[in-house]
Amino acid sequence: PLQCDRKRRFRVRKSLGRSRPLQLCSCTHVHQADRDTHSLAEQSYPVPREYFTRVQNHHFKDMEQYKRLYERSIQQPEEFWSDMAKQVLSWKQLWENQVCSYNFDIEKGPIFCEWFKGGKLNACYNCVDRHVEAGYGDQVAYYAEGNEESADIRSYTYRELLDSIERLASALKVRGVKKGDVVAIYMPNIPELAIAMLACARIGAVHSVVFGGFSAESLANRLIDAKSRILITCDGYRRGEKIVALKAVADAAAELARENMGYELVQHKIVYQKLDPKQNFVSMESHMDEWWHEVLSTAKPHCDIEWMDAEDALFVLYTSGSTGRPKGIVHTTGGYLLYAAITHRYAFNYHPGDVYFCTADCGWITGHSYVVYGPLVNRATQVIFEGVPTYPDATRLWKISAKYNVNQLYTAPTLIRSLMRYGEAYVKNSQRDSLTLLATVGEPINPEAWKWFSREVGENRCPIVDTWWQTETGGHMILPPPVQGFIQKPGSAGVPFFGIVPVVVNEKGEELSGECEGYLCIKKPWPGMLRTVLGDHSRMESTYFKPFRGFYMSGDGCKRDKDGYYWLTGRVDDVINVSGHRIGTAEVESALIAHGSVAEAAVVPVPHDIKGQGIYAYVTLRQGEEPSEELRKALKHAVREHIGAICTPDVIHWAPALPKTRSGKIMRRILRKIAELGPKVTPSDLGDTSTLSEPQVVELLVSYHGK
Ligand code: 6R9
Repeated sequence: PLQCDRKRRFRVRKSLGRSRPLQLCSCTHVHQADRDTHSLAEQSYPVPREYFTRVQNHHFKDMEQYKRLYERSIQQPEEFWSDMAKQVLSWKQLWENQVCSYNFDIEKGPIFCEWFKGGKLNACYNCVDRHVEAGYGDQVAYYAEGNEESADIRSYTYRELLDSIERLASALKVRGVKKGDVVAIYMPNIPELAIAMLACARIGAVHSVVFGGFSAESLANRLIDAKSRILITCDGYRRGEKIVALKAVADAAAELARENMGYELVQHKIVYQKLDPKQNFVSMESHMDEWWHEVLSTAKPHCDIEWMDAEDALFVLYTSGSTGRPKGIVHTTGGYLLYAAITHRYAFNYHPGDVYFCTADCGWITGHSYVVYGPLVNRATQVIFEGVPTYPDATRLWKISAKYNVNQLYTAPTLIRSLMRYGEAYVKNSQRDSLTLLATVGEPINPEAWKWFSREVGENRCPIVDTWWQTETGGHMILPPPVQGFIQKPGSAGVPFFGIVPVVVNEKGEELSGECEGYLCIKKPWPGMLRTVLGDHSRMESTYFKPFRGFYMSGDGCKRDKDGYYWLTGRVDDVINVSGHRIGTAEVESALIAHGSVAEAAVVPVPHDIKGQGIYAYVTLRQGEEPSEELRKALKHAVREHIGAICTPDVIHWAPALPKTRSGKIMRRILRKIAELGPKVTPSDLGDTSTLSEPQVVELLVSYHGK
């Protein structure tokens, strides 16, 4: 096993109510050695044999069969995807002639990609109606686990889901929502969020879900960008011990958007009531706010389906990039739906009857693809969890798994690391017999966490499916298939999914072969890929297709080993991955600069035990401003208010000046090193500094470390 070179650290475990030192080392660090993935390439674990004796149904007999299908998906993509589309989805009308047409070469013309063009279908019909029509109306679609542990289980069967969707959809129509309009959704992670998404899909409206943790300003920016006239939200909710007053934030956002853009924006709000009105008063504006339950009870119970072209937009979801404002990533109906469904089916070996639990919030792409669309197409029964995994204590996930007999559990490395801290007892005290497969997403899983997950949670009998993908890819791209004969390597996301042709390229954009390291790109289109950036197609072209001619550029670095496994090494752009969430450094910087006392700010990632990466902000104050603890707090608060709590900097480092090149570019490479190594940083750590305009800045910066 790996040796940790860091000093042992002790922390007091407060949440247990008794103080006891907790050993952190040799278990939860994202070890530097872990990152040196080549040394780990030799560690391999076949998918446990017990998995095949305990689980009866398998989509693939063995790896030979899986590989043959992969080969077919690459050699004959049209036939492969055509078969899949007919097998997995119900079409009102099949596509015209071509399954796919595309251009990935920016020099040859505009970038585009179309799948199943001319085909007609509806996402809501595929997720819900057809299952009810086929006699599965009484099957549970969602078990809703709330913040509090309680005895009564709130659930929705497919029929109940359909009833609410139809009512909400007809209500949206009455309120003027038409095909192509963007409806904003700002809710906690409850089944009604899925209902709102599907109601939009039913009538051809494009949903724009905004994560409930984002601030009023972030929400307002998204309302403005997508010109949303309707916002579906919630009065508030409990998160652990806290109450989040969501409606107040939604109101502030709507006001901001309307002030900036005119009063046609956010004309209606539909508000789901989650809290006890006696304890939580929300003000409802009579001319624009309506309660969800009143809207539904007075709505027409039936709502016709809008048959959509496969290439019509299904949703927009904003994601941070390296520069400027978040991008509205647009996904379309046919390709996305198919891709979400078959990745869910094969990556998790899902079969109807299994109980599946994904811990992601629907505010992120993982929730879109693997809490809503993928599982529902596959007629899954799932758990949707609103709370936090450590509330009331760290047994929560395992208790939920036991309560609902969860088979497949899909979660994030950061969560695993945070639970590791509490020790094994929390896992061992709960029953996990039902679990058959474990999966992760959001960031590379460090081998220590992988092994802990496999050993302590999965009792060495569950495959660990580490899925690499992005908001832009719509679904899983690289994963270790849970198939007999596949050899898992902890820390590697494994091999490409059907139809995916990854390439590793060097700085010049040349494709590398065999064992190599470079930028991870994708060479061929796949059905789930983004089609455009809302309102700014040239941004889509320049972000993803300009860096390397002919390829989709993921923004991630990777290594490929001799067996063809991919090892993700992190973002190569100015995006920080905090607990699996993408944070654009530019956004955090502008939130800091918006505070009147800041002249300049530079934000970089710093390794973090639990979150994977933390946010480290260098701040140069304006003349006359003095560093102080109050100011530090105020700056953190400013970021929270501007963007949301997940973007709060972990460290604010006062910077008398920033290291810049002669052309005025901030040398972030140097800032990253100082953040990581602190006062121990040596000139050799910093590499070439000859292009710095004022080399003495580095020493000065280091001297301010910890001040
Ligand atoms: C699904 C999702 C995408 C970025 C991506 C990469 C990182 C996600 C990963 C992973 C290594 C994995 N990432 N899964 N890195 N191994 N299994 O997370 O989408 O929020 O758009 O983030 O997350 O850096 O580029 P999104």
